[in-house]
Amino acid sequence: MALKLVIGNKNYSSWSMRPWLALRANHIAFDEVFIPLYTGEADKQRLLSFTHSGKAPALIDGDVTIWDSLSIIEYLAERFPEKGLWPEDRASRAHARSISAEMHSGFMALRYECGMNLRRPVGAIPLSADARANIARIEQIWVECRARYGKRGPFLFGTFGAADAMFAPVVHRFRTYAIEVARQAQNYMDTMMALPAFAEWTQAGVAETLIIEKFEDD
Ligand SMILES: N[C@@H](CCC(=O)N[C@@H](CS)C(=O)NCC(=O)O)C(=O)O
Repeated sequence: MALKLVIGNKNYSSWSMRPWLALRANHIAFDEVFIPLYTGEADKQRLLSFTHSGKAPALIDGDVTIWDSLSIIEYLAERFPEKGLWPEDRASRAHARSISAEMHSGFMALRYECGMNLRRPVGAIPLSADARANIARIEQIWVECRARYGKRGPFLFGTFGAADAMFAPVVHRFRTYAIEVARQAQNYMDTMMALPAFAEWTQAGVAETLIIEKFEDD
């Protein structure tokens, strides 16, 4: 039975983007179930029929349901070990898990002030000191990875993997809010934007017409 990934709006749902990219960029076949977010009770009930969390994303693999973007990526790494979602050596793997968990549980100011909205016209806004500190830390994470693992390939740990999937939505936040970063970080963003799976998600998100008012800042 094919894997099923339940996702929200591609334009806005940064959480959905992560496992979707992990699947698509690694050429793992899956069926996509799109449920528009924040439209009312009917769609909420549809979400709840897939996962009691009532949130996207969720992955359905036969009688196994996995929810939460990072848990799904962990599951995919176990289910498809040949795809090398985490780095092979233990030290790099620990590093990749640390930055993925840091992304998953932090950077609240950046998330709050610079919501993912692919259709948003590019332009800077005034940011709080906390958001600027978040940006500096992400830049540091990327630059350190590129310096340490650059010889393996252009992504954080060489080839596209779990950590890249976790940070992918940030690339859109930095792009749409015209956030300037160091050259190495910009190179990493360019690499990500050139990834066919990233471009595919982006094109589909931009083409969506649904608007979630609370995620529009203009
Ligand atoms: N920590 C969760 C967050 C999931 C989440 O908050 N999803 C939002 C969409 S971006 C959602 O489904 N909201 C719909 C709702 O609450 O009705 C993850 O990483 O998957």
